Amino acid sequence: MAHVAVVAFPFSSHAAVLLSFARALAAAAPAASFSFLSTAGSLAQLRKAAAVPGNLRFVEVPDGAPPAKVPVPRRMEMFMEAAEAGGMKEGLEAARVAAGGDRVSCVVGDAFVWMVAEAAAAVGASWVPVWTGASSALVAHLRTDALREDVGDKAASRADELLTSHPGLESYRIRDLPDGVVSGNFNYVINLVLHRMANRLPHAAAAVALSTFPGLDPPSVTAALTAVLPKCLPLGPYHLLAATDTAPDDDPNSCLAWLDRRRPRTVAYISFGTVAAPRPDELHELAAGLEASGAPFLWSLREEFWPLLPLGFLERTKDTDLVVPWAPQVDVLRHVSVGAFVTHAGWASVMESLSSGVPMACRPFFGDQHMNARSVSDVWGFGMAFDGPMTRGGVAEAVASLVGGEEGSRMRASAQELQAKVVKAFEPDGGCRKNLEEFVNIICAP
Ligand code: U2F
Repeated sequence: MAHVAVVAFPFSSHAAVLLSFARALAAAAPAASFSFLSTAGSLAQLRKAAAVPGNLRFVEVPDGAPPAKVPVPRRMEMFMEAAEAGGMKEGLEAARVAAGGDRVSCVVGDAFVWMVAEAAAAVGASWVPVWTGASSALVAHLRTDALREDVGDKAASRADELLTSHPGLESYRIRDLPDGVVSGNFNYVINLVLHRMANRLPHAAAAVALSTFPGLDPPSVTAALTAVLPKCLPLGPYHLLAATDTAPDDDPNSCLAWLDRRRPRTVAYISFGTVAAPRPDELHELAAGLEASGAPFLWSLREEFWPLLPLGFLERTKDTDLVVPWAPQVDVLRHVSVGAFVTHAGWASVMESLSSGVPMACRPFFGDQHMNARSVSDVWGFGMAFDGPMTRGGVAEAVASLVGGEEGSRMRASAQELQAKVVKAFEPDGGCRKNLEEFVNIICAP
């Protein structure tokens, strides 16, 4: 029997994405057994979420023992150091023991945790990484060395130049590239992780799962990827893989009931994901812009930022709008009342918006978000991107246009076209279903 270890990157939204991926695999391969590997802290969080199928068990891996109050970047470093120094080997051994001595036959893992490739090889297992970002961002990481050679120290002076000589990146400007590719701190933990991952993938990955569907990426992006990673399987958006029912517990702030009382496509939904956050002055501009837009809004804003909102904002808006610390985003975006999504353009958010046919206003902050925003506005045209920090005028105009303007209707039409393609890809004989089947065959191969 196949024993598949699924390895999470235990930070931001990554572990939850991998768990829902693992649940989908476990449901698709009921005869196989699955071990889900993450740190104790991340597993404790995940246990609170959805139930897991009977053929999937949780297994702990070392977190590097960070002392209390260590900032997240240092925590990531400690996790990575521990993973490289034997933590992944230890995790695979713990998975074997937990499975009654069944050795791990395949390791599926968040591509960020590239060091598991070696641990997998040591037990004779294949490594099948899962990429949680956009295909175009993966191309940029795979081309890091070539891009650095081309751009050198001219990233700032050549910021607006299109990357026409880099296959797959022709639609992006130098300034859209993820942090740490040609600019920023090359030694920052995530930048080092991604660079090392990119050098490892072409030699070590048996196949790569992508959170995209056949036909979404421009042919040049697909060609650039498959030139170095021949077995890329677009089988996402990942949030559509596992069947989910929203339980009342998933919506403690009654966002959906609030949306039920609004008119179709009138509401602006705002969220910047699990890490990004506007600075206080920008938060003020955003709040003022939302009030000025005239559209009702549902804002998922982590509670630590509430004291930074303009004086009287929550009181003034409480009858018409809703601010919550967390919203069931997938269901919110599927709700007929939502007409626009103001977001940081994290990849999961982009895919969730697209598969619900909701046009976006993107305010990218870091990492791959600039590239994602550029894809939304210039490659697929189902949204716009703020050029720098949000201003009240910019927000009011963008929201009003997305929920009621002509340009907004065009963007919504583009979003709905893409939504229809997603639906097709997930039909029983659709591209994503076939790719998932192939993926399952690869990971369950004897
Ligand atoms: C990092 O992403 P983030 O976690 O910041 O953002 P997303 O990829 O958009 O994922 C956020 C997830 O959290 C969910 C939402 C997404 O699935 O539905 N969520 C929610 O359910 N309710 C809320 O109130 C708020 C969020 C990184 F920062 C990005 O740059 C990367 O693109 C991304 C993928 O690698 O990881």
